[in-house]
Amino acid sequence: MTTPARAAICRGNKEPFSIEDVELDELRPDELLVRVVACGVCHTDMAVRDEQLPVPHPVVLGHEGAGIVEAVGSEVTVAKPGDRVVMSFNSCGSCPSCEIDAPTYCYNFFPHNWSGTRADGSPVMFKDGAPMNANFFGQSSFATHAIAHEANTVKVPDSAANIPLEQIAPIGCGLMTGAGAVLRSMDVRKGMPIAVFGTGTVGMAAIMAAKIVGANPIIAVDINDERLALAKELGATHTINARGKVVEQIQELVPQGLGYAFDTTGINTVIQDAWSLLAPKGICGIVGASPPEDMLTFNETAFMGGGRTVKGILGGDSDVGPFLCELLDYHVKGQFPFEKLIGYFDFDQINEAIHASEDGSVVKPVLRISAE
Ligand code: CXF
Ligand code: ZN
Repeated sequence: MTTPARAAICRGNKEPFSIEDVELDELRPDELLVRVVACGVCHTDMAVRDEQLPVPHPVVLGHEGAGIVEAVGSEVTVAKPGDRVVMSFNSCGSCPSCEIDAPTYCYNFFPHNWSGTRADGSPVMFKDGAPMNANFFGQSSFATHAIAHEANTVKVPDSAANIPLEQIAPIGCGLMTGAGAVLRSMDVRKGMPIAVFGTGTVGMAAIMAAKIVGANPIIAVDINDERLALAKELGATHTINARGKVVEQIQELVPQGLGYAFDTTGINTVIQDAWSLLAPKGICGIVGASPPEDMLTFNETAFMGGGRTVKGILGGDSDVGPFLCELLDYHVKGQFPFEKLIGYFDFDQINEAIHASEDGSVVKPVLRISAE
């Protein structure tokens, strides 16, 4: 039996998202039917809308969903009907990356997240009886209901029972990426200096995580003074407006060089500057989406001589369930106060929410889709 739902359909950037009737397919053994309570808006949704990523249109986006499980397939163990869950990216579970619990680097990432169908090519969603592209990040949560998978669903731990799902929703993408870059990918050491370039969701999460591990100083760099003020509230010890002389100011603060430089901007000149500030053994972590033709240039002697690292980072090296629970634990204890980034919108205000993300007025818009 199919499930009727309402979903926000994206038909590119020339028209607004439009909320329409759809049907969800019957569940496969490893799938869950989730009533979506809330979903965060991420820049990757807009990149797909703008056809910068190879996801077929028209499509139902949304990949920071949280909700209540309504039904599960026969092989699902991660949650049961009635459970509160949060959804993240999907993965195959059996490739060399998944085998070492590094699913953000899944060899089969595309078919499981971006193909518009299940990995086997079958549709999860229909509109007027015809297949509709969905299964975006294994969820497509800009909808009242989503089909999720064993691999990308996390049961919210009892310790977070008092945190509303609309607050938890965005944890499965940008927050996980920034915090994971610090806690996992770069494994930032206590007492070491870090600079974070760009203070969107990913950068702010990195700053909160850098405070958790006791990095010092924690330098936030951005062109937006309001964001810099919030970065300071969240853990930055110093802020630098990028319209000024960034390299000189960081050199003054940290004459020995940075232990870690974390770029969320994807701007190659910013990355090269960040790299040039590294101390011996320093790591420059890169998560920002860059134009596909961009190249980076580093001095070979400095690269080799100081044992420096340039590290591409996806999803903060999250292993989904364990890492999201770890982050929720920090959140419950007040050490990862990402609620300060959120601005809420009703589902039918999805176009306003996207606009607020793009004009920078809200760091992390979250859509309220149904009552918990
Ligand atoms: C993704 C990239 C791949 C791993 C999970 C997070 N980013 C989405 O916006
Ligand atoms: Zn995302």
